[in-house]
Amino acid sequence: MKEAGGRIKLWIVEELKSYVRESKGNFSEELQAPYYEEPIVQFAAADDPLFEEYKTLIGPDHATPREVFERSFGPGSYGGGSVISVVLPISEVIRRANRAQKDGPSREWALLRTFGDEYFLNEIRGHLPAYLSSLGYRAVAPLDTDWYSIQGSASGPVSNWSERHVAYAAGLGSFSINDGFITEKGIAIRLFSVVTDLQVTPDARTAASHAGNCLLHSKGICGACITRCPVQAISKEGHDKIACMKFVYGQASRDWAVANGGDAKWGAGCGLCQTKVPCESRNPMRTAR
Ligand code: B12
Ligand code: SF4
Ligand code: SF4
Repeated sequence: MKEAGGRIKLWIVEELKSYVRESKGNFSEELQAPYYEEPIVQFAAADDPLFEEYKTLIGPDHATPREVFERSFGPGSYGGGSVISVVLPISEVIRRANRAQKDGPSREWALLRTFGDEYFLNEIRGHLPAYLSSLGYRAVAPLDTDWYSIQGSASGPVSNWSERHVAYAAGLGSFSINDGFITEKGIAIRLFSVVTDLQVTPDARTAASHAGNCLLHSKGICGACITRCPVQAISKEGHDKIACMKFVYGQASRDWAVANGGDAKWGAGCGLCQTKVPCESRNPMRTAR
């Protein structure tokens, strides 16, 4: 289906901004603060050749938008469309609390992990396809399908729909030395995406390379995230996903989640490499060029 100008694109952006602003699920009574600030929303073409390249870069199981669409709506249902990628910047109150931490995540970050990620993020990810459907378009969030999975590999867990790679395709920023995705609102973010048959003009990719927004990758300076990591999972050579995973989802993390009123299943997260760093809430390359 062809879009009437950029109108529908604007409606979608406004709908998501007001959802984040007004939803009760985005407000923590305990912290008296929202989990997330105003989102950034961008669009990739579903036929962007990058999605085919991800089958080599990530693995053959990583789905293309065509596969996503046809698994939900049947063989032959795909006739082009878009992938909508959304950045949810973590609120200042939660980031500030994590900045003060040295050995593990703050109470605020632990609450975000259960209530911001597993409750609100799931809620808004379900809202976008419903909203598109009300406009007459078919849409699906890959993370809410029965085929979505995370598999173990020698270098750590790999999913068959990587939100960061989707965000990269939609021009929302770049990866970094620690794997984290750096947007114009920084690295302390969460991401989600939806595949739809709505066709709009895709947003341009502006990052100079796949890790162009990272100061260490682009200019050989910084490395603040390396010293922030409490388990030495980051080095100039990159990110040790297994060491990170053991810390982020290990027993101590689960206990800390429960101690703060969260759910053991989701752990407390960590994100020390995403706070008290120059890329926390902005693209550090904007001022360093
Ligand atoms: C599995 C997983 C993990 C694993 C492994 C992470 C990993 N690097 O893959 C573990 C448990 C370690 C983990 C930890 C964390 N995670 Co996590 N995780 C995921 C999950 C479920 C899948 C990630 C995945 O499939 N990766 C695929 C692999 C292949 O990607 P990759 O190795 O990072 O990609 C590298 C290469 O592809 C390379 N590359 C090389 N050449 C090229 C060329 C091109 C063109 C491109 C594009 C890329 C590229 O670039 C990348 C970086 O080096 C996603 C949700 C989702 N479905 O996307 C969340 C997700 C990535 N996690 C997230 C978060 C917040 C965290 C934590 C902060 C924990 C927390 N909640 O407190 C830490 C941060 C660790 C870090 N430094 O990034 C966020 C990302 C936020 C951000 N700014 O990046 C996500 C997107 C969840 C969400 N919904 O927002 N996570
Ligand atoms: S803290 Fe510095 S080195 Fe680490 S990801 Fe951010 S910009 Fe790159
Ligand atoms: S999330 Fe924590 S453990 Fe993982 S790399 Fe970042 S600082 Fe290290």
